[in-house]
Amino acid sequence: MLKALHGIHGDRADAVTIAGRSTSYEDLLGAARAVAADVAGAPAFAVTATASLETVAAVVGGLLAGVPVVPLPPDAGPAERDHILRDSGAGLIEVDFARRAAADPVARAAGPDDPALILYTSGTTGAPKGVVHTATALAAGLDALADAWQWSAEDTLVHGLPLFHVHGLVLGVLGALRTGSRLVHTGRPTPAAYAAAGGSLYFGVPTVWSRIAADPAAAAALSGARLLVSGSAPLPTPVFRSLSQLTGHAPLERYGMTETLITLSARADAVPRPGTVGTPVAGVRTRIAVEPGADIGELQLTGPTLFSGYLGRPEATAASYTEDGWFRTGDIAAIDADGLHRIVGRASIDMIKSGGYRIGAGEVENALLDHPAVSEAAVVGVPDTDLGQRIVAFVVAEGVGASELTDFVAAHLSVHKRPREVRFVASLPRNAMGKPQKRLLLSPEER
Ligand code: MLC
Ligand code: AMP
Repeated sequence: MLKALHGIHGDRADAVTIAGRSTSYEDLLGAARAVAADVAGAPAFAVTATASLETVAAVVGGLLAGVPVVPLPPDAGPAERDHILRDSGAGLIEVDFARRAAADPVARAAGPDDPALILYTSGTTGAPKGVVHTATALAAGLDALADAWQWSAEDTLVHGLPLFHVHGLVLGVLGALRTGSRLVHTGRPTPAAYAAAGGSLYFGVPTVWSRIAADPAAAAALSGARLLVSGSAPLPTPVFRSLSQLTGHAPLERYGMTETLITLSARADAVPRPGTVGTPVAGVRTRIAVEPGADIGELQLTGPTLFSGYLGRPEATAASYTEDGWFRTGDIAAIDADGLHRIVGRASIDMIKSGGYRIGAGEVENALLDHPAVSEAAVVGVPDTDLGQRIVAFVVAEGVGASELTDFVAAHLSVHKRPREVRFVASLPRNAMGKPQKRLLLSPEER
């Protein structure tokens, strides 16, 4: 799975740099083997996935031992952490990067169909679910991207994304270790840090690219790169155009999900068209479930990069597939005459994307309803120039202020799940079934 680590591509003292600390593959493998020896035989283990060499050693150690890794968001509040640990049955480990084991002490290596990674992600309602991926799916997903982006050991990959999601962890860490490209993780994805890193291949969510486009000096510093790649949320066309102008590179957009890995992408050998996410990557097939008379509909997928299921939730897994076995993305899309895919929006108002983070409205609503002063809550994503969408909570409450409520949510869930804005209302508009009519809460330009 991790070809580079096993010496196919050679080694260097700064093969992996994270937030200013560097390691060679040899030392990384030594630290990962020490982790593998500790976790061998466990059903799963969790690690607080800070942006650090320790997180990388933990994930590689899990792959060596054939024990699935559960990366915990470091800013998750106690309720979210407890849920993830309880639901996955994973024990939390601490990694000491200075501890090394010389040889692979593990009796059972990872089989191709064993679970390798369990990533927690929100649905429209309820608590986050564990998305299980095998090493085979991860390898298929990464090889497909290496093909689409001509990604190789010649590259230096730069990004500063969190290490507990597909983008930062699977593409941004495992992708570097599989292709053998040097990795520079900037700690945080600031324009200045991207500009200083001197990479050939850059990953960012649209919020990162929009901040870089607003900083012409930082953007100009990326002109020597080979490829700028955007994903996790729609890249606004004005950001595409500014980046193209300031860096000399039209950014490549690609599309994916925690459940599917990256399934659609623009290719390094074609000119990207703004507003499109390219064509299916190797092995993936797509179709659009179009209603009669419409040319857009739900994007559905099959292929080798799909997850093995939601951990312990066979009904939820089954419900995410059509009867004939295609995965239902919940995204509305169209395919043009050249086969280029365009993501038009989400089918559900209850799935929010803010700064590239996926947030289920129901989870935030439940956290708000746990506050004794709140009697009703409706959470929506409102268009935001920096974050794509920002979380706005409409609440019916008495004797409580907005900041107390956002702090309350932050104390239970991850920082990025707290509302940026709370709007107090006398009641929520509801339909005849009693379901909140969220769109009626928004002004016409917010809908
Ligand atoms: C955040 N802050 C708040 C707040 N939310 N303060 C008050 N109220 C709120 N509601 C705080 C933060 O803690 C931070 O504090 C400060 O405000 C700035 O926050 P921010 O505006 O969110 O900026 P930043 O932290 O820089 O975050 C922007 C970002 C981040 C783009 C860096 O959103 C990010 O890393 N996104 C990546 C998400 C991602 O990787 N998604 C991939 C999913 S996988 P302080 O004190 O810390 O400064 C996937 C598959 C695929 O989607 O296709 O890739
Ligand atoms: P996550 O599970 O966090 O990976 O979120 C997956 C969702 O992110 C998808 O269902 C899409 O709604 C959204 N997404 C990812 N990449 C793109 C993109 N390039 N354009 C539009 N939406 C995207």
